Formats: sequence, structure tokens, C-alpha cells
Amino acid sequence: MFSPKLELFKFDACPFCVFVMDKIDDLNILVEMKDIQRDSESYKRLVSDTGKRTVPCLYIDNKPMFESSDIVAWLIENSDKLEKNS
Ligand SMILES: N[C@@H](CCC(=O)N[C@@H](CS)C(=O)NCC(=O)O)C(=O)O
Repeated sequence: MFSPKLELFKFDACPFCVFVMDKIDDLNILVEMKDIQRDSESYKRLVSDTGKRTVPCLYIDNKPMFESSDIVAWLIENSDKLEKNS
């Protein structure tokens, strides 16, 4: 079964993050939220993995994807196969 672990690195005042989070809500997809402003471990992980501190960044089984429009397109394309919130 295709059920990658999804983690979204974000902060709430970022409009690109809000765009992605709204789509996650619409599609009811299970995604672990990592707020880089509230959680310094998540911030450090993002920077050490990618060399960047840009959000949003969706980790798909630990593989980072940047660009809100690419993330939203990927979520829509894979929505049927992804784990949903109960
Ligand atoms: N084109 C990007 C823009 C992302 C972006 O500019 N994010 C800002 C926050 S709103 C950011 O993380 N800036 C810090 C940085 O890039 O180092 C997208 O659509 O995801």
C-alpha cells in the first residue's frame, strides 16, 4: 500500500503555508505539522537536511519537497491513496 509518512514544515503567518494547509484540510489528509517557529528541533532538522529554511516544505517519507504549488499538485494527485484523518 502507498502510505508515505507526511510532515509539513511550516509557520502559520506564511501565506504559502496557509495555501498548503487549506488544501490538506480540504482533502482531509493525515499530515504531521512541524512549526519551525515554535519547535527549534524541526527548524534545525529542516536546515540540516536541506540547507534551506524556506517553508512550506513537505517531507514525503523524509524526502523534502519545496514550492507550495508543487506540494498542492502532489497532494491532489495522490489524495486517493493517502491516509486520511479519522
Ligand atoms: N515559492 C515559494 C515561496 C515560499 C516562501 O517564500 N516562504 C517564505 C515564508 S512566507 C520563507 O520561508 N522565507 C524564508 C526563506 O526562504 O529563507 C512557495 O510557493 O512555496
